[in-house]
Parts: sequence; C-alpha cells; structure tokens
Amino acid sequence: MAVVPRKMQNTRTISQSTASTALKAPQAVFSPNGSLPTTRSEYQQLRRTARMLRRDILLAITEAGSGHPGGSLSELEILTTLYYCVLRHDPQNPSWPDRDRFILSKGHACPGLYAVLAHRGYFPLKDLSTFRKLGSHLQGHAHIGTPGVEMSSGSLGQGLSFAIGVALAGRVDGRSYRTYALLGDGECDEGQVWEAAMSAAHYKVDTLTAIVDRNGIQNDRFTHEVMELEPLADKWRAFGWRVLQPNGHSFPALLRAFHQAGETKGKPTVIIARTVKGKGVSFMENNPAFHGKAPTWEQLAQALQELGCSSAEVSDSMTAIGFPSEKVAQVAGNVNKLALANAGRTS
Ligand SMILES: Cc1ncc(C[n+]2csc(CCOP(=O)(O)OP(=O)(O)O)c2C)c(N)n1
Repeated sequence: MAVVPRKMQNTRTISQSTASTALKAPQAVFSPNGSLPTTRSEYQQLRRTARMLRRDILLAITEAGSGHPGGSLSELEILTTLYYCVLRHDPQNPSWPDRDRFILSKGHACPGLYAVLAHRGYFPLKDLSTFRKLGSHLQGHAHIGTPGVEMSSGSLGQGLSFAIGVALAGRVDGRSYRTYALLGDGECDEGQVWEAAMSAAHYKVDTLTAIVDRNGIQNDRFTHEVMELEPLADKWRAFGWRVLQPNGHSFPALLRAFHQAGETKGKPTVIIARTVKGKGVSFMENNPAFHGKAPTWEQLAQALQELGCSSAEVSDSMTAIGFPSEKVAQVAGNVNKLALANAGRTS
C-alpha cells in the first residue's frame, strides 16, 4: 500500500517516551521522506505499541478502581494510528499553532488518550498511576488542563460542534492544520451530533474528519437495543459527508481511510470504524459490563497475561508508571502463576 500523507516533510512528530529502554514506544513509524508504514515490521511495531498502550490503560484503571476500559480498548488502534502516523504534532510544544487537532468527544474513554499522550511524551508515564486521583491532571473525563488535550469533554454530543469551530478557525486564520474528532456510536444518539453534521457539510469543512467508534455498545446495553443507529452510513451520507467504513483494529485499513479523508475536497469525511468494545481482553470483549467498571487486581493479571505480557514486562512497566514495589511484586507474581498454569495445561 503506498499511502503518502500531505506535507509529511514538515511533520514534527517526535517520540519522546519517558519509559525505560525496554518499554520505549517505537519512534514515529514513517520514514524520513514522509511515507507511511509499508513493511511487515513497521506494522508489527504498531501492533506492539497498541498492546503496550492496552497494558497501561488497564494498569491505570485498576489502580484508580474506576474508569472506562471498554471504550478505551476499542479506540486504541484509532488513537495509535493518529498519534504515531497521521497527526502533525509536537509533544514538546502542545500549543504549536499549526498542529493538527484531535478532539476526544467520547471523553469518558480518556484512559486510551492519556496512555498514548504519555507514551508520545506529552507528560511523564508516572502520571498514569495518578489517574482519577485528587490533584491529578488526569481526571476521569478529558480535561483541557492536560497537555495535549484540546477540549474538556465527557458530556456526550459536544465534540463534533467544537471540532467544526476549530476547523473553521483554521480556515479563517489561513492555517493548514486538519481536525479530527472521535465519537462513540452511542454518542450519535445525541441531537447535537446531527446539527453539527449538517453544518459541517453546509460549510464544506473538508479539513474535518470525524471518527465513530462503532463498537455496538453504550453503557450497559447494546446500541441496537437502546436506539437503532442503522443505516448509520446512509445517515451520514444523507447529511452530506463522505463515509468510509474500515475495520477499526486494522492499521492498514485505518491508514488508508485517513489518507482518503485527507484527499477529500468539498465535504467532511466520517470514518465509521468497526471495533470491538473491550478489544484484547476475552472477558471484556463485547461485554457491556466493562463499559465503566475497573477490573479487580486478579482480573488485571488475567488480562495482562492474555495480552501476552510476561511477568518481567509487567514488573518493568509498573515500575516505570510508579507503582509501589509490593504492588508490582503482587501483580507480576500473579501473571507468572497464570503463565505457569497455562504452560502446565498445554504441556
Ligand atoms: C450527555 C451525556 N449523557 C449521558 C452520559 C453518560 N454516559 C457516559 S458514557 C455513555 C455511553 C456512551 O456510549 P458510546 O458513545 O457508544 O461510547 P463507547 O461505547 O465508545 O465507550 C453514557 C450514556 C454522558 N456522559 N453525557
């Protein structure tokens, strides 16, 4: 696949992970001449990055004892693609006027955003262990005080309207940045989403890309039970948008979609990304119970083991995030026990 994004020569993406060498996220995956990943090893790097981010999301939520794992895990490849391949941004200069803007409209899924921002160097990895604690800048819903966060969100339905304003401001100011807004599918029940959809098409905001995390679950029920959204693509088309529908966990499919969105002139694009809520953890996948519930420490160990984390990796990552040594030993020990038990079963 030869996908070449716009103006990549000017990109300012720099990997600034504060983790130890073993835990470091890969450097930005496009090559110096600006082409996007094409090789198997580059895609493997992206998949490894997503796995690492899933691990740290679960650690942060378990330590907090509350939070939203389901929608943080479903959005993960979307965020990884954006922050490692697509966005023109500079973690050392979060308010750079020409940066591309990413707006997390489904603000409850901020653990996913926090993990990727931390690994890109917007703030120290250790901050992840303060998630949802008093005095932390990493609150339970995205807050504009956090470096890299563009909008305080959590009251669903508002992000797309905000994103249109940001995109139109870029037009008025003569800047070339692009604007991205990530919405939940349940969030599309909000009337404000459709007012925004109508106005983005009216004003031909072709620098705007909306992404709908189509995981089929909202809160404690399936979206089709609460409010039938289908035919969702037809609705967006009827509102004047270009519609793309990639597999939301496939990096090549997402990259192609973002490239096509960037090429679209005269209308905004929506990427309806087909995803699995709780992706990567068997007992969370497609399970409404894990929309807004933290795993127990025992469940965390199982989840980490399923993600393929060794006890050594768990130990290193928990230490890097700032967990006390007793907690590190407990979780790494549990992961080790599960690994031994699994090995016993398969031998
Ligand atoms: C205006 C508003 N109403 C209700 C809520 C409570 N709420 C939080 S998350 C959620 C479900 C969101 O589902 P979806 O948009 O599909 O998110 P995802 O499944 O991706 O987590 C609801 C109703 C809210 N945050 N804001």
